[in-house]
Amino acid sequence: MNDTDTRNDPAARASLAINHSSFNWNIIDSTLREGEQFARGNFSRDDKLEIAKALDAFGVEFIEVTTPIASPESRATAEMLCGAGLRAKIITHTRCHMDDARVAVETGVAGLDLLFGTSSYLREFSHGKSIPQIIEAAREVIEFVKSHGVQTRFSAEDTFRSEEADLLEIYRAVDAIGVNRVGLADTVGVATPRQVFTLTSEVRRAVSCDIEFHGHNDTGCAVANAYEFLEAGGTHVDTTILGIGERNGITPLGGFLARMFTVDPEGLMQKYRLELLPELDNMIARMTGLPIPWNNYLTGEFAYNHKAGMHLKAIYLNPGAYEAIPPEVFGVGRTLQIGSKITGRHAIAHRAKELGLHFGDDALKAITGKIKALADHGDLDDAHINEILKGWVRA
Ligand code: HCA
Ligand code: CU
Repeated sequence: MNDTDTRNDPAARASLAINHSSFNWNIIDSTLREGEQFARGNFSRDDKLEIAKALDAFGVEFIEVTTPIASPESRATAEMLCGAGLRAKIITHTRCHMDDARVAVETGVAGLDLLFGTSSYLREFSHGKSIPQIIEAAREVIEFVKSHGVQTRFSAEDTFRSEEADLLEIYRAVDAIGVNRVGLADTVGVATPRQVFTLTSEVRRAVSCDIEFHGHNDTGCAVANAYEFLEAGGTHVDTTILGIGERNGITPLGGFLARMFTVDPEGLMQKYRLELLPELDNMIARMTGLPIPWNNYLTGEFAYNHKAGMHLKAIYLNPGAYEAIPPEVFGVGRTLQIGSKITGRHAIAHRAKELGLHFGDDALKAITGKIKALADHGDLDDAHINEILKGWVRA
């Protein structure tokens, strides 16, 4: 155990914080594993190839697929993707069990994301193993997988409801055995950002291998938790497109990218083809038969909708006034909604100018007043506003 507790010590927190622009983290996209655990996630083989190719073109470093022992198609998928000539590494999620590991290495994957339950719930009600027994079982599997030249990650399921001393003991042991990564899994989405920062810092000091984070979104913290994880020295973040997964899902790729863009825009643009995000989100919306949520990060219908007169006025002068992230970077546009009761003169003048019309201050005030009064009974569409402006000239 480490003797410094960083929880309430801002100086210690700051000293652990990482400079993102010089820090190398990777995305492990789990749309083809966690995403298959989503209520509407049942992809055909063609769908899976399309998803993998799209993620590869986008630039994610790892693509995680369902354990090949789940079903004949799952095994076929792993084999197909390994032979698809993708740049991203194909890894398979696998129970930390020899039966599963043997099949997984046969598929030709680059790595196995091994999972074992360490919380008292799972130890008591699931597999019934003690910590030393978990370590011994892990040793056999990790050494077997390594002997085949395949990477391994060992993750403790339900990490944030496991005892910290147990976790550190297991992580140290598997690090010494030679895993490439240890994983922190917020299986039920209860961790707070501060808890993630603190535990990741502890694990960072305890092991020399890379560290992965997998965070569920039950309490709306999945993006913030992934961010705090990186701040504390984590290296690999699990995402899925649109955040699909068990229950309400995990860290969404788009939301995570939005968060990271505000910290290190240049680094993010170099790493990934950000303008492809809408294609990814639309693809999963199509395959799951669900619309992209209206308030989705970056690609939601209203993610870049500007409505209030004060906002509109500033947006014409400099969009950065009310946009943290330029929409064009992520291949989306903005909407200026000028036909509402909260519109303003500048917005109306701007529209008039687009139509080649120019009004004096008094006329503009009167036209804006008319539009506001009409909009009190329902927003006006563009055609209606244009008609009012042109009609004013004729009158
Ligand atoms: C699950 C498993 C998992 C695994 C995460 C990981 C989780 O509950 O089905 O391998 O790191 O959330 O714990 O998705
Ligand atoms: Cu999960």
